[in-house]
Amino acid sequence: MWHTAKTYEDILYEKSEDGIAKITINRPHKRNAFRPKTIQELIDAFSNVREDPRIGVVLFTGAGPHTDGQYAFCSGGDQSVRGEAGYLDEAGIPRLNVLDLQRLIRSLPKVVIALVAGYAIGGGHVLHLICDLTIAADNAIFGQTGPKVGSFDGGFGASYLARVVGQKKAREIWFLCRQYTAAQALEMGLVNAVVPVEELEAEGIRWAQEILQKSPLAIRCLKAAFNADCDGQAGLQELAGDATLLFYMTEEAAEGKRAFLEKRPPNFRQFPWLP
Ligand code: 2NE
Repeated sequence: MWHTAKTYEDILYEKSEDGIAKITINRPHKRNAFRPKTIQELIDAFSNVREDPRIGVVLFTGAGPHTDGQYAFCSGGDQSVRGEAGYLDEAGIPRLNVLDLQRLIRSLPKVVIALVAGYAIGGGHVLHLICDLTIAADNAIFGQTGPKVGSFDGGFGASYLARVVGQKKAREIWFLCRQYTAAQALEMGLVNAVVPVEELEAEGIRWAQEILQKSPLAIRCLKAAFNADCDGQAGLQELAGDATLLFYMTEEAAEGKRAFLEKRPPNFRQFPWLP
């Protein structure tokens, strides 16, 4: 079903013929921890998804199981390349480029489904959180570790988590750094469904195919509307951008453009002032 869309070092990027993309973090020996290069590759792949009008849904997942039998979605920033001011890229420049990826996924006008088997921890937990939907395998484990390892995500990692699970639970997750099972995650509204690990991808494909039967513009505007509720002026910009896109597709907007090019006054009187 999948064919390789582009070859990378740290991730796999595949597409199906029926409008689904699959992006996989492929560092199972590190529980799929990300380094700056991993994030650069993810940004490249998600940007490609954005530009491909055939793709409507992305499955975002982690490679596994590893040779020790353990699964992971992502265990956050790779601590072995963490320098004094961020995660060091190959040139030694400190980066926190996962924040750019978070914004890209949230503003992608397509649906992103996280498929979580095993650990979704630290910055890896935030990555599943900011996806539109999360399907968990029954072996999934969720949690933040920041205050244990000298880090935190006070952006979506804190405020959006609180929107999803409530203020008390979000503070518990960050202050105690406990790990939570898939069943607990389902109970607190952190994931949409839990399935046996061997059925995870098939379930993700079923959800994607169901979404792909729906109106792309309606889904696009709904995603922007959900974002706008949390994202302030940046969220409103997204939603308003979609309104402009839809307006450009009307005769009324086309009349304005035509009149300008034909050097005549626009005839907007032909259009109703609807109630
Ligand atoms: C994920 C977890 C709980 C798994 O535990 P376990 O016992 O199943 O595996 P183990 O033995 O800890 O890990 C297996 C191998 O993966 C490496 C380990 O070092 C180990 O390597 P070897 O000893 O076999 O060579 N590994 C796992 N996670 C790694 C990581 N994040 N960086 C580098 N190597 C890693 C357990 O491994 C765990 O707790 N991992 C650390 C989770 C963590 O604290 N992540 C960073 C949080 S901060 C963050 O992500 C962040 C942020 O807060 C703000 C902005 C950006 C990022």
